[in-house]
Amino acid sequence: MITVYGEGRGFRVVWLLEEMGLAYRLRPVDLLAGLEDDTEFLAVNPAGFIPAIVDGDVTMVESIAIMEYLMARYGPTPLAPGPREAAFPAYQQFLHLGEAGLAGPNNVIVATHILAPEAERDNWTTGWALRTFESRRGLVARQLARSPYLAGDAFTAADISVTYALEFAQRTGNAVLGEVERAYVARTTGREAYRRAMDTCQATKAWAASLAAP
Ligand SMILES: N[C@@H](CCC(=O)N[C@@H](CS)C(=O)NCC(=O)O)C(=O)O
Repeated sequence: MITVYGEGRGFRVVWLLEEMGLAYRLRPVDLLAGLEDDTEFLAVNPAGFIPAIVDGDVTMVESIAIMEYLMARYGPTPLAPGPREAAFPAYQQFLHLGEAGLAGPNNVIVATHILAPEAERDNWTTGWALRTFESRRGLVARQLARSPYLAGDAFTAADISVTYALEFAQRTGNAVLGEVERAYVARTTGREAYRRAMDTCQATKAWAASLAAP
């Protein structure tokens, strides 16, 4: 049984597990409450960030690396095109761009807006993170003008990676999605596995619902 620690980017992992039909359990981690008393989680990830997984004697962090591990160990799966397939380069690029170019920079913006002292919120680094996010987002839009999914005609784990990042930026108020992006997110989030992942990730579901409420 695979244990996923924490939602946040753990949603990517849960969505992937649902797509692959693998057995797992989600172990909530409450970052906002503080981790001092969560010794079980700190033993899994002493660095104190989510998500992490435990799969037998394997312990891992980093959502994209975890997805790559699960697909390699429990695949093959159409979610991960093989290196000789035409879809592979775009798949590989957008799988990583979803974190390195989108969700990562969005972390900087969110952390500054929520955690920084008032006088330090509107600083050069936040502007840089926003410009970085926007330029990478342009690559996503360009690709979606060519194909319905980021690696071509078929849904892959790259779409899990980038859909999470777009929803994260939208929910934190750092991006208003354009028409093409909205249609894309409707396509990816319309999947049964996404719905099941949402039902598992109750904190994510409640957050999304609170933002959708009038
Ligand atoms: N690159 C990491 C980013 C992980 C990350 O930023 N996690 C956030 C929540 S989604 C977190 O734990 N933040 C608290 C911290 O970093 O201390 C990944 O993809 O897993």
